[in-house]
Amino acid sequence: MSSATSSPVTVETINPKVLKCEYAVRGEIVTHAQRLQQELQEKPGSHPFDEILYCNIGNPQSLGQQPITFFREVLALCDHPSILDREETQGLFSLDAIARARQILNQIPSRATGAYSHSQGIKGLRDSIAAGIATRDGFPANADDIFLTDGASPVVHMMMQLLLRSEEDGILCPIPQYPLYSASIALHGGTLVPYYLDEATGWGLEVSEVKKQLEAARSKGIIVRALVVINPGNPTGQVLAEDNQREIVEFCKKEGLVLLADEVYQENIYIDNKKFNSFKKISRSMGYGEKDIALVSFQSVSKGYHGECGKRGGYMEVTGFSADVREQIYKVASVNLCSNISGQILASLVMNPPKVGDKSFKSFSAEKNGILSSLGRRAKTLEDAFNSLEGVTCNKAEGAMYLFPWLHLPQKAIKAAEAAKKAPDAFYAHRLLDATGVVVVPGSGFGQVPGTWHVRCTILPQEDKIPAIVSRLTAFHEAFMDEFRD
Ligand code: DCS
Repeated sequence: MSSATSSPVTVETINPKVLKCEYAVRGEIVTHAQRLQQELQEKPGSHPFDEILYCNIGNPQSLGQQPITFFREVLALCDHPSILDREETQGLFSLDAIARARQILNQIPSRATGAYSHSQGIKGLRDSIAAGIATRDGFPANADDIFLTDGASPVVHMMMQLLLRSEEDGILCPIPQYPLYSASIALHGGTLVPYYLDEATGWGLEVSEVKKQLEAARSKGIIVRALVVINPGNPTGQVLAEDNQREIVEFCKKEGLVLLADEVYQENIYIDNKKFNSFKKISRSMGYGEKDIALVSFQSVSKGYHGECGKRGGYMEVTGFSADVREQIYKVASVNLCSNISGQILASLVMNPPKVGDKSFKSFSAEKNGILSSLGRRAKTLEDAFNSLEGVTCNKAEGAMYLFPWLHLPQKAIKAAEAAKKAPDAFYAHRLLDATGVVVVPGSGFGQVPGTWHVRCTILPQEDKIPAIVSRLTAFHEAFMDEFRD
């Protein structure tokens, strides 16, 4: 091995955009947690807790959530089709899973899940995704508008790569935001134009604020290309009201902005008086078609009730772009050849789950509703727990998978953080981890109004773990406040 000094690559000589890019969800706090986990393994009893609880990342199955049986049955059968015709298979797999696997395999050229596919994804799977979107929205969708990818992350990069020509190109992003956006804008050399969500109104998205930020950016010479909206919100958990969505569509149309609609949490809604509406449905219901608004919707198999993060499936639906731009998007997709086939199959299943009358429908619905109602209970319990802490206020998680409580920290704690060369929220998160084993992400990784401090905590630990988390969190917070109260 060559010594580090003779390496032709140093941090000074790598692409500065890579250095600029940050991703807090797997940042320093997680590295510290992994160190503690190793210490616990090597020396049980070395810390005041016996396990690390990873509340930093929306990775449901890593915390014990079970996969949806129907989806896994279809995947297994597609990947090992020789068992489809065996008699015992009928006893082991549900009949509609067997039928669905046959149907999917017939859509795959040579029935080969180990072959590259069309660069947008297998046409038959895109057809069924388009049919699923049409059923969801009540407006038609076209398979040619669908690009299947390895999760939603690569398509976000693809759109940034397409839109950002130089630092003068800007993308309006919510603050707080999911750091994939800030990271991909940095990597592709553009400028993030922030608009602030209003914490006082449950993380409301005020179009007047977006307009103000757009004008401020334009006055600095920034060419704003697109508006990112995350609905339901990450890390903020709000679900947009229909009226609000209409205003956003109108705004993008008027200002000539591409609407990048991150809709990966479309199944994760926990309150009765709100429902998910796709921006495509809203814009079509306003009478706007392809010619009126450029709209990209992101969906993923990682979220929802299925949480299949490791399978890496997702898609974008691209509407309102000219044929020659579409060709360029296709060209970039083709450089990657294709996304993985299991992820493609899962994306088609997520958009076309078992329906009333299908053999698996009852068991599928029981699994789905069980997971979603449990997530709703966990969201509420954790929200109440945060709100009961001194100096902490926490908006409801109406949807998605996170709480983003505001920590009104005493001056003494802020001074102690300064002395420790940490942001106050990072200081709090480190102390919490060292005392309880609970990993949360400091709010600074998502962006927040300067001078306010937050942490993001997922609602994903299994229900039987929640009481212990609440009591450990409460005890930690009381001790923290006792130590630092002004
Ligand atoms: N968009 C949003 C809003 C997300 O929260 C995530 C993942 C993605 C896109 C990309 O996911 P996939 O690439 O897996 O489809 N959420 C991250 C998070 O905040 N915690 O876990 C991952």
